[in-house]
Amino acid sequence: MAEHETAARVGIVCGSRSDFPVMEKAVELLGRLDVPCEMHAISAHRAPDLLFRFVGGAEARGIRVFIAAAGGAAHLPGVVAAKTILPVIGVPIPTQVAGGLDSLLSIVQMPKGIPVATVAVGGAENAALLAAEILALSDPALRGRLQAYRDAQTRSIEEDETNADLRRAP
Ligand code: AIR
Repeated sequence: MAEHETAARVGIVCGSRSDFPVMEKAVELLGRLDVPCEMHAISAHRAPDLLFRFVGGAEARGIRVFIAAAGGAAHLPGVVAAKTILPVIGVPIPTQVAGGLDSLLSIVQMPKGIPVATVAVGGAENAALLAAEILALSDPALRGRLQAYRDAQTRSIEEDETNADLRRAP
């Protein structure tokens, strides 16, 4: 699914379309930061050859970071990482097993040699922010947009009505 007309820089891959409701939050946040991305549903277990084709061709098409999301026996981020030298961010999808503890452990417990940067269970937004921060290392304009996002977030807390007293000078 192409999300932008310009070449995608972040490749999001989910183990199933059933993961899309969680991962659409990453697509939305990357859009707000003006980072082109694309999202696919490719199970590492059900369609490994297609996954290898996707990962193998991604860098030539402009992808610089992967976000891989899966639930249960969530091998997808590790398998993606095994096939690329680009950074891979793993998102554990919530499940019925202790809220997604199975997904979390499957993704975070990577044996040494092949890293996956794992965010919280259901942490689609942080995955998007981390991907943007990686791209911002070589993109000053994106760095500025990320700083503006942070500043707005801080301001919205400072301006919350419950904090009115704290805003007054001592
Ligand atoms: N999954 C699919 N293939 C391998 C794995 N780990 C995961 C998906 C989804 C869950 O299994 O990432 O979170 C259920 O998928 P489905 O397609 O049965 O809804």
